[in-house]
Parts: sequence; structure tokens; C-alpha cells
Amino acid sequence: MSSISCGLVGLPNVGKSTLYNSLTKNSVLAANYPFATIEPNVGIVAVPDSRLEQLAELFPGSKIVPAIIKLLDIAGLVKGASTGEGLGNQFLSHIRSVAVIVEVVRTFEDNNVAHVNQSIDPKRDIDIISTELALADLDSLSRRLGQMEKEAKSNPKLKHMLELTQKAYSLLGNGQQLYTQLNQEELKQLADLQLLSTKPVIYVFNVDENSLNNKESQQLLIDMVSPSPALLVCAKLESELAALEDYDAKELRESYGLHHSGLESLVIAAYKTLGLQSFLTAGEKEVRAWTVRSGSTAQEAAGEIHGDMQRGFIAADIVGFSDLIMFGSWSACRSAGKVRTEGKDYKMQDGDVVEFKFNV
Ligand SMILES: Nc1nc2c(ncn2[C@@H]2O[C@H](COP(=O)(O)OP(=O)(O)OP(=O)(O)O)[C@@H](O)[C@H]2O)c(=O)[nH]1
Ligand SMILES: [Mg+2]
Repeated sequence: MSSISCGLVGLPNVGKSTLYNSLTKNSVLAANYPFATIEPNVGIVAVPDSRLEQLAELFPGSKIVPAIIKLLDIAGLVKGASTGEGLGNQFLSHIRSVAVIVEVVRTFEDNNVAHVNQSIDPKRDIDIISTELALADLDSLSRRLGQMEKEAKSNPKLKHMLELTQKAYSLLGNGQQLYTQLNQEELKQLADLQLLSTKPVIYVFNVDENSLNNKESQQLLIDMVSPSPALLVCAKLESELAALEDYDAKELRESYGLHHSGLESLVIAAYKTLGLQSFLTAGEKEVRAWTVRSGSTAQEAAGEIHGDMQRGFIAADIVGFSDLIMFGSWSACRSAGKVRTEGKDYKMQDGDVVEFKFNV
């Protein structure tokens, strides 16, 4: 869980790199992760969380360590990528490594920016990308299926897996997406096959500035991809905002009716899509946010911090974020009876501030 990765995918020239640059530059909280570029196109982005700044005020001198996500700027995909067109298979493998596909779709008009298919048509562009991903998966599935059919004859235990693989193959053949058509259990069983279409997709429509306020056209785009989540951003505006001081950026953003930064919107969507939540730790040294799956237990959460903490888990002292802010310190919360001691099976809640007790 320690770092989830989102891959920016889409046709060439739709604004992926513009968005990537502005999102990674915008990462103000990342001061302690000296905006690490792992490769030229992999960035570490701080998960915006205003609770950390509030907590840091209670612990003067503590440093803020945000949760992070990895963002990959993947080269543009073209029709025929699955058979090796463009950069072809090489970067399909980059997509295999991500937890969420962030598909950037162009709707902005600009005669100075060429469109690979000459016209603005988001539906067509989405279909091209889905088709390429599906073709790549059909290719790997058809190779797997031949082998599985043989193996299943001598090993009846494999029959279920064979049937599921056949089901995936026919869904893809019928133009369906595996992520939206299969249940969680089926997706888990298929995980080893590393299919592209089993990954959740968040659609990011790169719109004109003046469409940011147009609720009607926004709804059409949202409906186009529903039930998948969709965001509307203007990458050009995001890159202008990234160059401004926080206060000025906020003011300009609000003049467009936007209450969240592009990064915040993306992180909110990614957490929701992947079923993630945050818990917090706070002390003299650092205040820090950690990411876990919703429904994680206290013992699993401890493992996020250190394997020893999970293995030697004794208990978790927990105070709600707003109680800690209201009472101002752990000891004041203790005296007020706001600190609960929970055992290993306690289900973590978003915004729990935790001190783990453990044996090594
Ligand atoms: N008008 C306008 N131009 C944009 C916007 N976003 C990106 N562009 C321009 O579109 C061109 C392509 O943008 P990139 O971000 O490089 O596109 P890309 O998707 O990374 O392209 P590839 O890496 O080739 O796949 C650049 O000239 C950008 O300045 C936008 O929101 N509005
Ligand atoms: Mg690019």
C-alpha cells in the first residue's frame, strides 16, 4: 500500500505531460520528499491533507510528512499500439505497473495543437484507448487460454480459472470493460494475468477554461463514462496555477468556480476508486499521514509504519483528529477521556490519530 501509483494514459497531445508537470510542481507539502523524480516521467506527489498543517501547529518544530502517490506520465497511445504502433508494447508495460489508469481525454479546442485524429471527439478517443487496451489483453489471454485448456484436462482444479479466463475473453471481445463487469473476487483471481482492462479508470477531461463553469457540458462528459469516475480539469490553467503562490492560485481558481486543486480532485477520486483512507500520527518529531485500505485493522495499519510494529502489536491509542485539535495535546485528550485504547481487530477510521504500542 505504501505508495499507490496512477498512470496518465491517453492519445498523444491531449495534455498528459502538461498535467503531470503542474500536478508534480503543485506538490507543496512534498518538501520532505524532495520532489523525487524516480525516472524523468515518474513523480512523487504529496497527498494534500490540510489536517497535517493543523496538527503541526500543536507540535512546534515537527515536520510534516504527507502520504504520497506516484504519478507516471506515460507516452501517448495510438491506434495500433497493441500490435506495436507508436511506442506500442513498450509502454503498455508501463500501464501494467499502475494501480489506477488516469485517462486524459481532450475536449479543449486549439488550432495550434494538432489532434492525432484531426477533430475533437472525446467518445471516439475513449473508444480508441479502450480498444487498444482490450486488444492487448485479448492477445495475452488467447495465448494463456490455449495452455490452460490443456492443463485443465488433466487438473480439474483449474476448471474454474479456465472458465473465468474464458469469460474475460468474451467480455473483452464484446467491447466490455473487465473492471466494471467483473466482481472484486473475479478481479482478484485474474490479478496474476496482469491485464490492463482489470484496472480502474478515472477519466480526466482536459477542457477549455470557459467550460469549467458549464455544468451542462460537464454532465454530458460525466454521463459518457459513467459508472467510471470523471474529473474535469483545464491542464493549461493548472500549469498557470502551478506557477503562482498558494494564495493567488486559490483566488484565481475560485474565480473559475473551482474549490479543489487538480491534484486534490485526482487524489480524492483515486482514494475513492481504490477504497483507501488515511490515518495520522503526530508527535514532537513529525506529523504524518499514512494510507490504508478502508476497513483495515489497527494491526494492519501498524504494519504500514513498520513490520515490527505489526508483528509485535499490543494496542493502539487512538484519538479523533478534531478532538486532538480541540484539546490541544495528547495529555489533555487523555484527561478528558478522549483517548481510546483499541485492540488489533479495531477497524481504522479516516482521520484517526494513532500511537501504536508494540513489543520487539
Ligand atoms: N489550449 C490548450 N492547450 C493545451 C492544454 N493542455 C495541453 N495543451 C497543449 O497541448 C500540447 C500537448 O500537450 P502535452 O501535455 O505535451 O500532451 P501529451 O498528452 O503529454 O502528449 P504526448 O506526450 O505526445 O502523448 C502542448 O502544446 C500543450 O501546451 C489545454 O488545456 N488547453
Ligand atoms: Mg507527454
